[in-house]
Amino acid sequence: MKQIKKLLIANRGEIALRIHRACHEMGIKTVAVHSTADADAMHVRLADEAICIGPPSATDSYLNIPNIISAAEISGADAIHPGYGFLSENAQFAEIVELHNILFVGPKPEHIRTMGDKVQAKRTAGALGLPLVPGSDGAISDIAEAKRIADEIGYPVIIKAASGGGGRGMKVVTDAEDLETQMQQAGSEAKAAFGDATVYMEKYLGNPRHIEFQIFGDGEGNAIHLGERDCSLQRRHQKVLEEAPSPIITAEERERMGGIVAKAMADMGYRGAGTIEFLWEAGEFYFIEMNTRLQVEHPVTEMITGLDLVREQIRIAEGHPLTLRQEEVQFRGHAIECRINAEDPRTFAPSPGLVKLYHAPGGMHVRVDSGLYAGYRVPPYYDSMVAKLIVYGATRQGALRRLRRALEEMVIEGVTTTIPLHRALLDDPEFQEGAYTIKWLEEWLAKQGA
Ligand code: MV4
Repeated sequence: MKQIKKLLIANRGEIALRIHRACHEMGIKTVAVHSTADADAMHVRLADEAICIGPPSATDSYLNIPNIISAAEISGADAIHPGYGFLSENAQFAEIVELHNILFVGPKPEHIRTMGDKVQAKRTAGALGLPLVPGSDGAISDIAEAKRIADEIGYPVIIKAASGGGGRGMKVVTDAEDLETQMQQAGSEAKAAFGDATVYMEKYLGNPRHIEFQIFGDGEGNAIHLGERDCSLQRRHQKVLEEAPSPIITAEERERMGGIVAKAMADMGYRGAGTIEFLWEAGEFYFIEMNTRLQVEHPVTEMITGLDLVREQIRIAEGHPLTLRQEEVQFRGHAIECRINAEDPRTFAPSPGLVKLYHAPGGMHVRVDSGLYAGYRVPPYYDSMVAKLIVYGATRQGALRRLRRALEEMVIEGVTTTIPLHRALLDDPEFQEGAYTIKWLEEWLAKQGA
């Protein structure tokens, strides 16, 4: 057991703030690192210490491992939390951190590496008893093999890059005659994008939901699940709104599937926070990927379980056992998160610039995670998400009403944001019913544009 005294936050924006808050509530001092473009960022202002680690480009700052390690050494930080994105799923970074005798607030490097390779991730998940999408057992190397597998599982099939994830490098093949060209194209695109031409094949699911389970492991064979989140509302593989629980998962299904997932994580000796992603169609779950990090949408899980997930991550890194046993985890009510981006709500073009006015909504069961303030300049170099609005209600209906009220209160002037999009979405009867799949939002947006 080790007591962290000072933690370096290797990230920016709202998640850097989120981590800082958990640390200060635990009596841990924080070190912010920042690029020159983020000198005036809220995470830099709130941290106990701040160190500039490079120029605006993320490659030279938030992804600059030597500079981040130097910042940790200079400040005497005894732990590093990577947040999400950037270095959070870089196994080599996790190894380097540990080689410097600094605690990495995250999974074991070997597990980050395994899950980063989607072929290995699927094989591991299958061996642990998680249900898989039918498809190739591992990578496919030649066209004859591809043809044989596709004939066996039936068209349409989808070709995915082993090093991909997040939707990049996928090809849907509806006809046997297109298989060869599509496979070659998938391979060369994967090589160009990820430096790895390895591809694998799955049965293409036409209209699934994206449902993910939150898990925590202690690294010593114990694991729990914290239920699921429904993240089906996406545009170009960017999540727009997430909710917990999923409107279509019953308590029995949650317990059954959550149990399978937690057992799998316990058996693998997983450490820290993780998310198991499934496609769900016609009542069946199909594993697709695992994310070995804290996720943007973690607050909806916090709202319905009452647990502080960042605190839990830090305690696990310190070597504590899990705070709760599975029987002690209780799911209460419903939570919804809106991602608010500095983007044109119609074209989704980034809209960086000076925030002239900022008013965050408040009141009961309303949470805003954001580094915004009036006078802040949203830099053009990073992700366009500038705030997360999270609401809780006893029921989904109640959460929807509260979300509408909170969106009415929220004011961001100077940069255009996706707030109007969320207001319109909330007024849609199909959304209100929870009757949506991964295709729904893009179709809805097309209708809105018309
Ligand atoms: C699929 C699929 C249909 N069938 N796999 C996209 C991101 C990556 N994580 C997996 N993705 C998909 N995999 C099979 N076998 C459809 C998608 C997909 C998707 C998944 C989740 C959320 C939004 C999506 C949007 C388009 C495609």
